[in-house]
Amino acid sequence: MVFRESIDNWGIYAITDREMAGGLTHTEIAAKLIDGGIRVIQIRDKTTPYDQLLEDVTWVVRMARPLGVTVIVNDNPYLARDADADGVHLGQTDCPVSTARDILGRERIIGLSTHTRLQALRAQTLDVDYIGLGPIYTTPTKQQSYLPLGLPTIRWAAATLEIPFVAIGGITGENLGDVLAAGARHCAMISALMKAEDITAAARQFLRICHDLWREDDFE
Ligand code: 3NM
Repeated sequence: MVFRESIDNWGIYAITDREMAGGLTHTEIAAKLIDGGIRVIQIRDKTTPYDQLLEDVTWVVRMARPLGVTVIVNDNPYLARDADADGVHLGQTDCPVSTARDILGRERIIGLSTHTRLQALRAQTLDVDYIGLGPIYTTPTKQQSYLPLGLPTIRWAAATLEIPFVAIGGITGENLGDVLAAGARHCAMISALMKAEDITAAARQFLRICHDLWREDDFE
């Protein structure tokens, strides 16, 4: 199985947050996202004990795999391996990409967060399958010192980068169209999905915006 072949179809890259979702498990959140048509889910959880998180992620993978939905685990390649997830997403200060590759093998997906154009260019020289690029806008969801990159960096990335990139940070239903129109094919969202009154309906709405803009691109 070549997991990275799924990347082209992602569009909306959904990231889970149990607290924002009112205490639902990742499995419950994933079920709602999958109902809304989401093709990739990143499990992000910095507080749940490992064994409990492993069980939750294992259920997400069991549910998602037969439906062809990609499951990526944040930060920890061992958790990704133990839960049989499709891949891991690393931050700049997490374990090195080469270590994650040794743990996960050739077929699994490795993503890396980048926060500047230089980091994005450097990431292309590493053994990663996609990068995160952000924050695009300011966001209260993640405390960090990096400045918002804005739409000019999306335009630059679309014209320059040779690996897929996922725009992240402050993306909502209001600005999603702008981010896609600037050249992002994939947009990650946490609060816009997790704090939605109806996660499934929000996912469906955001994917529709994506697919509409993709189609316009195809006609150009
Ligand atoms: N990483 P929201 S911004 C997890 O810049 C994360 O790499 C970022 O949450 C980066 O969709 C971010 O609620 C938070 O703004 C994204």
